Amino acid sequence: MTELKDRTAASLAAIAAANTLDALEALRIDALGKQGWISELLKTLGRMTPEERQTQAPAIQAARSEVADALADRKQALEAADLEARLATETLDLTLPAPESPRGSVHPVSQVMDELAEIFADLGFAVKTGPEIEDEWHNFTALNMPESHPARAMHDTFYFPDHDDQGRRMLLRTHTSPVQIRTMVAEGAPVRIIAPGRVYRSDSDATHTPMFHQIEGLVIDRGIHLGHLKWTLETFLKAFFERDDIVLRLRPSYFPFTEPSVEVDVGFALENGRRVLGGSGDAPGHAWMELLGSGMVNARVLEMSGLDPAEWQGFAFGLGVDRLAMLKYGMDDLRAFFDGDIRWLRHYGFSAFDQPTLSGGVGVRA
Ligand code: FA5
Repeated sequence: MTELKDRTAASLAAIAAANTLDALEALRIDALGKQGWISELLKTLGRMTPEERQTQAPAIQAARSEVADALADRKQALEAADLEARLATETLDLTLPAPESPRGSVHPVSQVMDELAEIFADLGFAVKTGPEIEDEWHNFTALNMPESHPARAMHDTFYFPDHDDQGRRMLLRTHTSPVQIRTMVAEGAPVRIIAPGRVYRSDSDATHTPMFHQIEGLVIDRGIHLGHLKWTLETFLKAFFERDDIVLRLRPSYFPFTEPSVEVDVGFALENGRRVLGGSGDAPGHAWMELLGSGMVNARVLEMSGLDPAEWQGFAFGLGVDRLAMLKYGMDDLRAFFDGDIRWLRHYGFSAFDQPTLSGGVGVRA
């Protein structure tokens, strides 16, 4: 009997001291396994006389349940401790930086288009678009460039072999000016729009690409004059380049669809090989750079678009979006815009989540 008590006490002590589930399992096998010492004792009950069994069985059974209960309790405690430990070490650290994942960026041309749309929206201009596959009437004839007009040769045009159902030749538009015609024909006057988009010319060097982007501006109303054009362009360019010292030079020029026509230059200085806008181009160390074409809408264009020139006047302008982006963000080769080189985009592209639009208030990059 004392031997049973001692062994039970020893087992209970070992169970209480076991600090892993594996150690506890070894103790269970040692006591209650097939050849465990309690199982062996239980087997001896079968070989006893009924009297012996009566005196010994309750003690052996008691030892068995005491050990079994102790094993179950300890197992539960060890499992809870294990869980506790896992929870303590496996907590999620929300302060750690998230792993980098590849992210796209906004192309500088799209960025500049957005900026232009914002500035002109503030001035009350709506955004219009037109087809890139145009007919020659909208691209040339209605813009006062009849067939065989020498100005057509100034645009190196990509023609399609097809004609539309009115017998007009189809082409890739060479400028955004046909959107002027489409808007006046469809909506009449007054008009206050910009029209950004792709245009195509058979032309390629560091400052010319066969596909580039223009933005057209058109204002038609009563009593519009050249002063409105100059103020609009000055206000827009100061806002776009975020500089008050932008100086414009208006030069007489020629476009068949404007009369008079004005080429607009902007003054800049060369600093460390970079063009920095600001100041008069006539100042020491400064020069002028051509930015855009503009003028008062030719009366013939108004007539062809169904408007009475005695009642309506207006101005129009067209400028290269890619060139504006180059100037504002300091890129030097226009062709790189369309190479699709991801390294170039990483360098010059804009985060889609942090667009430095003007309303966002982010200034010109240094
Ligand atoms: C025109 O295309 C006229 N439609 C602009 C206009 C509109 C004048 C309304 C008057 C009234 P021009 O061919 O000069 O004009 O082109 C306008 C601008 O587009 C140029 O100042 C230049 O910034 C840009 N540009 C012209 N050709 C290319 C080219 N191949 N690659 C990149 N930019 C070009």
